Amino acid sequence: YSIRHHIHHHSASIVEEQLDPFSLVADELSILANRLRAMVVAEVPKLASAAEYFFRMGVEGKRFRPTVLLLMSTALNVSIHKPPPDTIMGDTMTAELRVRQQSIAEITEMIHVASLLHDDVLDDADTRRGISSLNFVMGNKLAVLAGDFLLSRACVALASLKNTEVVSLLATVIEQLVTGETMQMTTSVDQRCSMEYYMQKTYYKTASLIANSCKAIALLAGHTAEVATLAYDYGRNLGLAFQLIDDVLDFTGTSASLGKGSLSDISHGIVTAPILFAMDEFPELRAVVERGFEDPRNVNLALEYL
Ligand code: GRG
Repeated sequence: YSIRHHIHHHSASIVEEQLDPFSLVADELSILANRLRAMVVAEVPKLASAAEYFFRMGVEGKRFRPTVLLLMSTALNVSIHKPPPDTIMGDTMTAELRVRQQSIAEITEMIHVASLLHDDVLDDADTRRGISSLNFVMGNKLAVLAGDFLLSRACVALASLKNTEVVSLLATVIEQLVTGETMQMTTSVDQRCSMEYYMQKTYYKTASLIANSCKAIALLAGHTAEVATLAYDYGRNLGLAFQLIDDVLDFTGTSASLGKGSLSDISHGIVTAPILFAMDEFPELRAVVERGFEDPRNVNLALEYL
């Protein structure tokens, strides 16, 4: 059936009917925006303007990850302290914990933006968040260096939390982002046509950051390994769902709504979930995928099945 119509119909009603989760943490998101601007100031002017590029007002993106993490903090900080939270001691501990969790939200966003900067270099993308990409404005070299710089600042902030398990979780995420991106660029036909490969790649490139940062929120709050795993699973599933929707929107969205060109995956030869689902239904589509999408005629043929 037509994924186009399905997603348009349902996403519109969900947004209209439900409470906006971003508004629940609006104050903290504006604190986060200011903290991030302060955290990415570099010594050399050229690097400074490159590093702050996507932290400027109005181009901060959706801030989906920090919003999830702040809401996760609220959910997990209820009645976990030894001194009851209504005592002065309890209040101070709760406030200190919240600042540490806000720091996870900041670190996560810095890692995310670093990956966007490098991704746009790898894809030679000229737009991002509705404006020119950093590589387009300042060139590939500075975009790579700005990404490296953001990762370094994220690592310093991470170390200052003095929690080795949390450091290890988020350092591993960086490796998994790189792994996911590599899986996406080096694929055989069998891998390109496999839903299992797609889900593994999607975990690495999108869900891992959300899953592990959610787990970090639980660990900082002193929860058991069992609760930390629940937080991880929640983030993993949410991250997978987020990327699935992102992949559908690549087919259904417009350049204005996406902040970048539409059909960018298929035009880069990347096979995403909508094509894989269509292949389930129309086995003859596999032959088109096997021929590759360098030829625009194959792109148009594949689109007819969606
Ligand atoms: C330097 C950490 C690092 C990694 C290098 C390039 C690369 C390896 C990984 C790329 C991973 C990547 C871009 C995954 C896609 C993640 C994704 C869903 C991006 C879009 O996220 P949104 O929609 O963007 O939340 P905004 O602009 O709203 O922040």
